[in-house]
Amino acid sequence: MTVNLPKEVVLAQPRGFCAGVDRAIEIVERALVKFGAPIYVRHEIVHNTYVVNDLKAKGAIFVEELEGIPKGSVVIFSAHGVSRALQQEAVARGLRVYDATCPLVTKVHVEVAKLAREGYEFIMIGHAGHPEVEGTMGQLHDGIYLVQELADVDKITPRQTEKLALVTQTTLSVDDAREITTAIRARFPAVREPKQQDICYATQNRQDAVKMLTRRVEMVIVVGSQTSSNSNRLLELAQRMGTPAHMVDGAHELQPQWFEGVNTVGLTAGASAPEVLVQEVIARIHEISGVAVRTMDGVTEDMRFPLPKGLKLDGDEPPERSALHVRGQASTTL
Ligand code: 10G
Ligand code: SF4
Repeated sequence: MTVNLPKEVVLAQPRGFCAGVDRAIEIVERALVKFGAPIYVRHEIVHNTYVVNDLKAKGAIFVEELEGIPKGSVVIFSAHGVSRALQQEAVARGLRVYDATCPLVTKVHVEVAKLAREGYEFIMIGHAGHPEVEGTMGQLHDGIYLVQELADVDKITPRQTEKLALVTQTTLSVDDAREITTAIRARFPAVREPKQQDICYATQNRQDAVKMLTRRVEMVIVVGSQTSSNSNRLLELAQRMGTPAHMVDGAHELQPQWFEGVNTVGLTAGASAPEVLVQEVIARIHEISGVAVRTMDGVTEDMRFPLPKGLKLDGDEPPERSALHVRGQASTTL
């Protein structure tokens, strides 16, 4: 019996690491070189198993609570950001903090604090329990109402409706956020919206690329961890476009039967998934089927954010850049 196997793999452009993730990982790597292990990291620096295990092997200790971290230790806040209470607790415990919160998340925090001083209350679109939502909502004691889905818009009860502002998690589904925003505008016509939407450039670009990809391929593979919100949004988007899709944490999770009868496979990666995993997935698909690989045309990202002060190294040589830092823009080697 001959089984029809894929003839082509098309790589999404852009895919994988965003500037905030690259910066956050570099902060941990620099801290390890400059101060030596252990370095404490509050929450997974980014939601990716491979990245977290790589940094653990280099001496990072990941914790959810600051309690128990010895006084004077270096602690790094994850890229998703933290609440004011956590920042204050770190100071009270005598910890040396390096903040790896993505500057685009910090921008949202700054806006919330500024408008709160002007008397605004807030509606936040986001997912309950996600660290970014906890961090942004935790910029205030109260007066910030969470909307997770359309049905929540009618349930929230702000104290007043003249000074209401909208903020969102940076990694939402662009389409869902648009729909929820329309409903919020209908209920609260005076709501103030961010000048530039909070959903970030990387989220927008990766979702646009998946939409394009689904027009050309019969199946989509997303490289990303289960805990990664933006990776889940890419999976969901491909499926909503009517294309079967699977998410894998690495090549070991690929199942050969997915590829039977499929001629073209699209491959993308969440903002926290390193390119090394994408290359392993390509190699495994090549092993299964001997396919050709090409990269889709798309936006080339050159965003880079400055590092926090105090992580300069001798001669300012960055620590030996691990395979983690390769961005998903080079075409593949196959
Ligand atoms: O997609 P989420 O927010 O779960 O995070 P991630 O670590 O998988 O990807 C990077 C995105 C952020 C740090 C959120 S700003
Ligand atoms: Fe920053 Fe966007 Fe990346 Fe989040 S997903 S770390 S906001 S660039």
